[in-house]
Amino acid sequence: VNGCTIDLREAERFIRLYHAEHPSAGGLQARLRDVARDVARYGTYTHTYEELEFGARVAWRNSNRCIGRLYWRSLKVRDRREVSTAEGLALECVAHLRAATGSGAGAQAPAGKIRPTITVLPPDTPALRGPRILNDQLIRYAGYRTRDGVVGDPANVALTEAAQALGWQGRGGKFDVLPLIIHPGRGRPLLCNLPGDAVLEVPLTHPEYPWFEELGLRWHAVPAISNMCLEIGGLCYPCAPFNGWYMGTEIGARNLADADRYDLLPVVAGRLGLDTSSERSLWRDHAMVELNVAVLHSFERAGVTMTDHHTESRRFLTHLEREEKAGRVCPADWSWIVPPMSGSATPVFHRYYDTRVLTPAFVHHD
Ligand code: HEM
Ligand code: NRG
Repeated sequence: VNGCTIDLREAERFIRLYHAEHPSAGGLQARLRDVARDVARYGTYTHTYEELEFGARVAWRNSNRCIGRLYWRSLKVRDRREVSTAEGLALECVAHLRAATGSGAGAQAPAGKIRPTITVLPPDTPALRGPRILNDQLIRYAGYRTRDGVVGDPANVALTEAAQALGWQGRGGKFDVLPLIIHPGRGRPLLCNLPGDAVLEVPLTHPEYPWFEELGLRWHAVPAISNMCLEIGGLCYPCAPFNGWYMGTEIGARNLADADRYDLLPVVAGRLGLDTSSERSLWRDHAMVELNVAVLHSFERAGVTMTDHHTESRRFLTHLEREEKAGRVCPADWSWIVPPMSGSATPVFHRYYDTRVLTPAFVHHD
């Protein structure tokens, strides 16, 4: 971080990993020598594009909490290390969303065919901290504190109030997209409103219950985490937003269902006419299933990529097998891998995982 030089041993370990997995690249000794010289001289070094691409993909491969890792080799890496201003960063976030969603001018895919993508901005250097995004995802819904409780997403109340303190005015709705709050390496934070065409959203309907549409629910198509550092070979990229596609349960069993999020199970159970006077009617479970049916149905209908927890669990076990065949361990965190509903009905529930922590990695910093 600021003022720190990077750890040469970390750099060497990464360069060796890159060459071990790319035997045809050649030139290991020369590269090690150059990196050691740069670290001695400048306290840091610069990844080649190939190293950066590999490092980002392996950081995904090493994400113990991620069930979607089967596709780690397909991550599209946008190298934007030359972008130096908060304005430039904001434009890159918008371009990232357009590219990842398959929309916008010059799109190479129809809107909704989501492509796993990461945009890498400048790393921290001994002289300068890289820019950061305060939002935990590029697309977040505002949460407004009111006398009758929170309107919108309670998870984002603090972020909403930070945006308001910087002059943003929301419309007070349940699904208002927040602006990005960008912290440049130095200077004042910048607010950036996301243009509508960069934010694909899916209105939620149910295949059997016409009343579901009246609830006025929606969710955005792309989950793009923007507050994790990408660590590669001792270097820290504090701004490297990445996305894949959603697994239905993230929305239907957590974002819309958690009591401290949109808290919709009682609402859905009421509309279904379930007996909510006793827990033993399992009205919560029933409502959760219908909510998840609606999420999967609506994304499918809108042509937006989404996976379900049964399919993704099987794919994850395929991934584990492939990694073992390649002679690697694939560490995983059971408590994150097992889906938040019907856990034991998925194969990932019925086993344990190696829990070691590998780098390159995505890490949460304060
Ligand atoms: C976490 C699925 C792509 C890195 C997760 C979680 C799910 C998931 C379900 C748990 C989230 C939660 O419980 O809140 C998927 C699917 C993908 C995908 C279906 C489709 C391609 C990616 C990509 C990356 C990534 C492209 C990085 C390049 C991570 C990380 C976490 C995570 C770092 C942990 C986040 C945290 O600590 O908050 N993923 N993922 N995933 N995923 Fe993936
Ligand atoms: N549960 C969060 C998103 C976390 C990451 N999930 C992914 N990541 N699918 C939510 O917004 O519900 N991804 O990169 O695809």
